Amino acid sequence: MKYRGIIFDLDGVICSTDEYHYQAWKKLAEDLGVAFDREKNNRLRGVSRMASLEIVLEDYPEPLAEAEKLALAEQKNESYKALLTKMSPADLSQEVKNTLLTLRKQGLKLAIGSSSRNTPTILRQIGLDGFFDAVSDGNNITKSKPDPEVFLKAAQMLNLPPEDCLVVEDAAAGAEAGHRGGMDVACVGDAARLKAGEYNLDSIGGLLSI
Ligand code: B16
Ligand code: MG
Repeated sequence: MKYRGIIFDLDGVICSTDEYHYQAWKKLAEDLGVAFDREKNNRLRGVSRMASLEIVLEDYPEPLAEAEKLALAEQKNESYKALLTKMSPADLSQEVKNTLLTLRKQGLKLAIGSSSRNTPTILRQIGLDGFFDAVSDGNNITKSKPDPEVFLKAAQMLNLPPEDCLVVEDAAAGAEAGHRGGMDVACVGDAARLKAGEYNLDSIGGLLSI
């Protein structure tokens, strides 16, 4: 492969926390009496927590103060974190594990580039704490995907120019962020169906054929 580093999105690429996000947002929406379904949930992929809340509140009948919004986001995060405690190394698929280990053996540097502020908890739960050469996540950025900040910081941490890095994403917003950062993008899942990347893979193992 012509790249020297690979920057992986977390939710929807390394593991499937998207179902937990769905359940936690659904519970909040029910408490608020607004409609929420899987189609709406798809629009939250790769988007920051507060931007996600704005989408969830689209049909809410009255404007809310900033402090109320922060409290609602916190409420969602508490139910999400409770669901994350169910995760274990068994939630890391054999395919993801093999792909990561093979790429590392090939001498590639590996990083995480995730919008999630829960990234350290998730990596710990699935047994990948300390595995990556760099972790750039929702805790070290000011602008969320589709802004390229999270990926540019990851490349910087790897000591590589952006053009030497390949981004792996499952969300349209994430693929756009990679492109805006000057990186090629390999897509899986939703973003691959939209043909949002230079490479649109059936699954993550397809990285080994690039
Ligand atoms: P948190 P990714 C993203 O992670 C999720 O796809 C998105 O649904 C979520 O709102 C965002 O993280 C923020 O997550 O509330 O845990 O900070 O796909 O960029 O790894
Ligand atoms: Mg994702």
